[in-house]
Formats: sequence, C-alpha cells, structure tokens
Amino acid sequence: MTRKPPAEDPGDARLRVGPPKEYAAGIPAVTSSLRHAGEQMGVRRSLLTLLRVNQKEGFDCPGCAWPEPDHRHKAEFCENGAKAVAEEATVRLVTPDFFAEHTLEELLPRSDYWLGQQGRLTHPMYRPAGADRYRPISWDDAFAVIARELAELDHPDQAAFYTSGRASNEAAFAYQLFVRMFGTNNLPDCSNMCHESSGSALVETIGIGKGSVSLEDLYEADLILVVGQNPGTNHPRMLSALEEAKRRGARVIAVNPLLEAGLLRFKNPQKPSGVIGGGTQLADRFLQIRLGGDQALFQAFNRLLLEAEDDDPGAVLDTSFITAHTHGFEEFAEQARKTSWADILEATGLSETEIRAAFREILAAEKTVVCWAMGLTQHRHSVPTIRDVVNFLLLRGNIGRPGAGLCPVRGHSNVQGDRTMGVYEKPSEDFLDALGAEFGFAPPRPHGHDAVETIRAMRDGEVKVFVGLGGNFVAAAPDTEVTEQALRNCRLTVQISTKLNRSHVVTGEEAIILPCLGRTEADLRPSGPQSVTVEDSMGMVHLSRGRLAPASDHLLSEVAIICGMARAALGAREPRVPWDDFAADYDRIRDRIARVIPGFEDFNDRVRRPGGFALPHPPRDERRFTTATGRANFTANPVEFPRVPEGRLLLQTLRSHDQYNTTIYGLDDRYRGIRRGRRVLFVHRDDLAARGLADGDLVDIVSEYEDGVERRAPRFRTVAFPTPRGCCAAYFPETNVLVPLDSTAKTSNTPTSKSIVVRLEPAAGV
Ligand SMILES: Nc1nc2c(c(=O)[nH]1)N[C@H]1C(S)=C(S)[C@@H](COP(=O)(O)OP(=O)(O)OC[C@H]3O[C@@H](n4cnc5c(=O)[nH]c(N)nc54)[C@H](O)[C@@H]3O)O[C@H]1N2
Ligand SMILES: Nc1nc2c(c(=O)[nH]1)N[C@H]1C(S)=C(S)[C@@H](COP(=O)(O)OP(=O)(O)OC[C@H]3O[C@@H](n4cnc5c(=O)[nH]c(N)nc54)[C@H](O)[C@@H]3O)O[C@H]1N2
Ligand SMILES: [Mo]
Repeated sequence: MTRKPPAEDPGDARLRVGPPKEYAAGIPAVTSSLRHAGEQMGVRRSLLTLLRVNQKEGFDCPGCAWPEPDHRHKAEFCENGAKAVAEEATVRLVTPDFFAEHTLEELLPRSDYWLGQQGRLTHPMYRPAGADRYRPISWDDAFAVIARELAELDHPDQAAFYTSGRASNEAAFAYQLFVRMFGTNNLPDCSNMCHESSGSALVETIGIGKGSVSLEDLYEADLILVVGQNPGTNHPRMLSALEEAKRRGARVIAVNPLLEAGLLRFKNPQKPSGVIGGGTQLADRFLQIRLGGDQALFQAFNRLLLEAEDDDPGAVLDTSFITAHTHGFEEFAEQARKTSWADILEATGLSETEIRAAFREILAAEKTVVCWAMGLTQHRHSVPTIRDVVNFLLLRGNIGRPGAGLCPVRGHSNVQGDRTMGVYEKPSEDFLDALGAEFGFAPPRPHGHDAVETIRAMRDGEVKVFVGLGGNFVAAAPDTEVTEQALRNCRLTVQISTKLNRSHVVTGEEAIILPCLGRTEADLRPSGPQSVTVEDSMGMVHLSRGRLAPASDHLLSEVAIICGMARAALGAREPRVPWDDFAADYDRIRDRIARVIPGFEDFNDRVRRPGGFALPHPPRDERRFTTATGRANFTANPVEFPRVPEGRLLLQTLRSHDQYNTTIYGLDDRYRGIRRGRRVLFVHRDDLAARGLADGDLVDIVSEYEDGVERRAPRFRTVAFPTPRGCCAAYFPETNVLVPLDSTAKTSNTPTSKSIVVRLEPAAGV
C-alpha cells in the first residue's frame, strides 16, 4: 500500500533544516503566537480573544487539558494555545460556495494543512448518494436523513458514534444518552488511540483511571520524572509548573529518546527574566532511552529499590503503606528481582552507570511524581509499562500524599471529562444502572466497539453508519488506506465539526457535515447565554463561556445538534427525555448529570463558584482503592521491549510544534530545527551511514508487519538527528499509513503509533 504525498506538497521543495534548539518558549514563542493569531483573526479580535483564555470568566483553552493555576496571569495561555484559539476563531470561512466550486475528487489530494486553512464551516451540508459534491441542507432535513438511515439498520450495533475529546461535559452526556437509548454501546473515542493504556493500567491497580496529583502536588514534589512526553510543544503551560516546582527545590529527570528543547531549558514568556535571560534549566538529568525501553527502566528502579531495602531494612520502602494499603507485593517482588541487567541495558540503551546515578536521586527524594503521555501509551506493552510505574510509586508510598503521585498528562482539553460523562464503549454496570434508572430505560449491556474495532466493523460491513462528534477520525486513526476504505463502505457518515478536514472528504455513500460553535463563541439559547463545563487533567471541573460572535448565523451548538439528532431519531419512541429543554438550557442537563454521576452533586451551584470544583479521587483523597481486592494492586509483569529485526529501525510517529493532532497550523517545527516542510524522518547519523544514506537523502519508509502487508510512505527527507541508534521519528498524520490496524497495545487496544518496524528505501525516481 502506498500513499502519495498531497498535491501542493511536491517533496517539500522549500524545506529547510537547521540545528535543533536547546530551550523552549521566550521571545520566538510570543512572536509566533501573535503572528498566527494576527493572520487568522486580525489584531483586535486576537487581543480580545486571547485575553479571555483560561480566565475565570472566560473560556477553557481548546489546546490541552493542563489545569489552570489558582493565581492566574493576565495571559494564561501559551504559544500553542494561542494557535489553537486562532485556528478556531479564524475569520476565514468555508461557505456553500466553496463546496459548489470543489468536487470531493478535487479535495481528496489536498493536504490536511490546506484543508484546515480554508476556514470555518458555515452551513449544514449534504452529499446525497452518487453526488460528486456537497450541497446545502436545512438542519431539520439533515436530522431527518440521519433518523432515516438509523431507522433502516437491522440492529443499533450497526452504527458507531465517535467522540473527540473537545466535546463539553453537557454535549458528551447528552450524546451517550442518545446513543444508549438508540440501543448501542458503540462509543469509540480519541482516548482509544491516546491514554487508553493509562486508564487500563490505573483502573486495575488503583481503582480509578485518572491521575492522582494536583498542581500543588507538582509544586511540592522533590522529584518529577517526565517520561515519554514533550511538554514544550504539547503542554507548554506545564513548563511554568515545572519551573515553579524547581524554584521550590524539585529535581527533574526527563526520559525520552529525543532531547526535546522543552525538557532542557525554559524561558518563561510571562516573566521578564524568561524573555531576556537564559531561562530555567528544567531537566537535571536526561535519560535518552530507546523507544519502548521504559518498562525495563522502571523494573530496574524497582529492583534497585528492593535491593536497597535489603541492605538497609526499613529505610527505603514504605512498609507500613505496603502492609496497610496494597496487595500482591510478594509476587511482584519475586518477579522484579528476576529482571536481568542484560535485558535492562538492551531495552533502554542506557548504561548501568546512568541508571544507577538516576536511582541515587530517586532514593534521595521523599516525594516523587511521575508524569507521562504518548511515549508510554502507544506501544504493544504499554499497559504493563504503566503498571510498573504504579509499582514504582507504591513501593515508597508515593500515592495519596502531598507532593507525590501519578500524573498521566491528558491530551484533548475535555478528554477526561468525556469519559466521566460515559463516553466509553465499556461502561460500568453501575453507570448503566444509574443512567437507566434516571431516564426510565434499559441501556444496552454488551460492550461496544472501540476505535480499532469500529474500523474493522466498517471494513467488514458490520457498521454502516458513522457519526463523529468532533475530531478527524480518518486522519487520526491508524492504517489510513484501510480506514478510508472502511468509511467509504458506510451508508452514511456524519461529522459534527468546526473546521474542514479529511473526514469530510473521505465519506460514506451519503455524507452530512453539521457545523457547530467552538469554545470561543457565544452560545445564545432560548434561556439566555450558555456556558459548558470541562474537566482538566487533574480532575477539576469548571465553566467555559465563549463571547465571540459565531462564525456564521447558521451554526448550532454541539448540545443543540445532539438534541436535534436525538429527537429526530428516537422521536415518539423515547418521550422520556426532554431534548428541547436540554437544548434550551444546559442547567437542565447538569441537573441530570448530578443525579447520575457520583461527584457531581449540586453541580449547577458548585461549578459556578470561582475556579469550579475538584472531583473525588479516592486514592488521592483518602488512600482508598476501589479495586477488586479493595487495595492498591502490585502487579508482576515480565519485562518486554520491542526487538527489531536486523537492518530495520523502530519508528515513532509524533507531533511537530506547529500542529494539533491532525490540524496543521503551519509547516515549521522550530525546536527541532525544521522549517517549511513536514515530510522529514529523524534518524541517527550512523544508522543512515549503515544504509549508505546521508542527511538530506529522500527515502520511502516501508513498514513491515506480521500480516505480510508492506505499507509505504513515500518521499521523506532524512535528517541526521541525535536519537538513539535504531530509533527514528516522523510526524503523524502523514505516517499513519504505516501503522497496521492490528498492531495494538495488549489490553487497551491502542494503536502502537510509537513502535513501528520499518526499513528505508531510496525514494523512487531519485
Ligand atoms: N500543540 C499541541 N498540543 C497538544 C497536541 C498537539 O498535537 N499539539 N496534542 C494533544 C494530545 S491529544 C495529546 S495526547 C498530547 C500528546 O503529547 P505528547 O505525548 O507529548 O505528544 P507526542 O508528540 O506524541 O510526543 C511523544 C513524546 O514521547 C517521546 N517518546 C516516544 N516514544 C517514547 C518511548 O518509547 N519512551 C519514552 N520515554 N519517550 C518516548 C517522544 O520523543 C516525544 O517527546 O498533547 C496534547 N497537546
Ligand atoms: N500515528 C499517530 N496517530 C495518532 C496519534 C499519534 O501520536 N500518532 N495520536 C492519537 C491521539 S493522542 C489522539 S487524541 C487522536 C486525535 O484524534 P481526533 O481528536 O479525532 O483529531 P483532531 O485532529 O484533534 O480533530 C480535529 C478536528 O476536530 C474538529 N473540531 C475542533 N474543535 C472542535 C469543537 O469544538 N467541536 C467539534 N465538534 N469539532 C471540533 C475540527 O473539525 C478539526 O478538524 O489522534 C491519534 N492518532
Ligand atoms: Mo491524545
């Protein structure tokens, strides 16, 4: 399978490569955010909008899920948050004229960058079966088409309802209610491709799939490990938190195959010293690990902790915590002692000296936090890796006390909230019981399809209607060719979206685009202006209200769209839900959330207090673990790591500094020294030489998988880069074509986007 580069991207002729940077943010970040904002919104709109980001009376930044500090700056946003806001609040529009001028066939070869740059969707659009382009449709007619197609299915499980993590709590709750009343648990979401491995490992070991720290804990920590995460690009406001923690004496150890600028040094643009001076050194120690070597690293730490305790009994482990609160220690310890140094060194690519030096800092720290993101979650052995992170923290009682704990750093700004609201293909019985009791219906019990299973089901003709609440499923999902064909197999695809993207171009027989309001925009409903709520990465729930005039008069809010769809599809069958009241006044939805979901009691009152409220987290709040054993579970996991066949490399697919997942803001990756292009492959100089290649050569990346299919991404420029031998990196979504659908993490079924076995071939025609 080969995928051609997009039309306006002829081998990235203007691509320039310079040296990678050694610090993040500072003046280039400020100018870059203002430039992006100015281009999309103009100067006045930019200033008015950016000053409301993450303020108590403002809107929640659509960028990431990093929490807001209590004492907010006037400018509580980062360079990349500003880009996310500009992308949404752009004044460029995709009107019905655009669709009249462009057939789907013309749009297909366009890049994700080009599609996104066309602007905001303004009208509901419909592509009838057989038509070569979209045409306008009224909201009511659009809902009627959806209702008709859903009614024609033999079984509700023949539809799947995807959610991207930007949907508000209110939209997510109404959506899953509609879907379950319709009769299916087919609620795949972006989490399935993101932090699912974290959720899987944490629920089984500590009883709740969420991180156990607050911002204050981070500030108070003695030691923070930042593992498999690039905060300089993806969570820039986390750099301010790390800076504060360092000011209070914390040490930071970064574990990453790439020497990411944001981990090395930070120049805080909100402080004069940051703009002018040398900034703060962030990582005190950098472990440049091989891809997928983290489980072995944490097993090394665990083994060393056990051995240190042997040498000095009572001085290292928190035995009273282990006795009172945990289960499975003996079995775990027996396994951990078996991990061999040979495996540890092979898996990590680090030396024993480096690991022991890091261990001395671990031993010296009273309070430790481990932060992680996609570098840990998108491997075949991600779940056991995160279990070993939990083991590591349990050994010294580093869960459920100030300054210590687990910190999976979430991606989308409300991805955690969407799960809390029940967007999950494997809902708990308790949740379904409460939902059914509140609304007087019998929710479906069998588990539904996750993202990968949904693709298989569409491929095999078992799912025929696909609805996407936000996101860009076609481009975000693995195995692009297979996923595209899967969507084309559908009878109807529906996308609820703010901006044009590939999922509007690769469609089912019939297709509908339902354009919605974004976070920045005023949401005026019959009962007055509405706010929505979101939950951040640390379990704080707060309000978000936009103020900008909407991009078009024809937009509806996500909530109104979902309620309209539900009313049309369920109709007289389900009169028990007042969909119109829900759409008119979101307080009415919050009243119901308060009655169904624990922790949301008095939701409407509490969320209106400044800063919102914290959801309960039993392990963090009271060292209570709601697992099967009633205790925190140690687990015994044999060590695993990717073994790469001779002559092959392990590829990770990651984000550039100028993108938000499939949304491409621009063509630069400033911190890694890349300008005006995206088809680059970062490889170690010696790995290039071993293949008779050099920096600047054009290669095809060919992925090899046990299904025997060769997947090819053509024409990437090699960049000699300081990455460990045998490991390479390139941007997604361009490289999603290389990720085999069946290559997923055990237990969580997350695509292995950070470990793909590839070989390089000189590009054809070079
Ligand atoms: N500006 C911006 N912000 C974003 C996003 C965005 O696209 N743009 N996306 C949002 C979303 S949805 C998410 S999930 C987060 C993603 O946030 P990240 O997880 O930071 O995103 P990635 O770019 O995938 O970066 C993965 C990092 O892990 C490292 N890594 C890869 N494999 C391994 C490994 O095996 N071991 C270790 N130790 N490290 C490894 C990579 O070198 C890289 O530094 O960011 C969110 N925020
Ligand atoms: N190879 C590879 N693949 C990956 C990853 C990887 O690291 N490597 N990362 C994975 C991860 S972590 C994630 S989270 C997924 C992301 O997958 P998705 O969440 O599906 O993708 P996004 O690119 O974030 O979606 C962008 C689109 O969302 C729409 N949108 C933006 N704001 C709003 C809004 O407020 N409302 C609505 N209704 N629509 C809106 C716009 O139309 C925009 O085009 O991708 C995954 N795919
Ligand atoms: Mo994500």
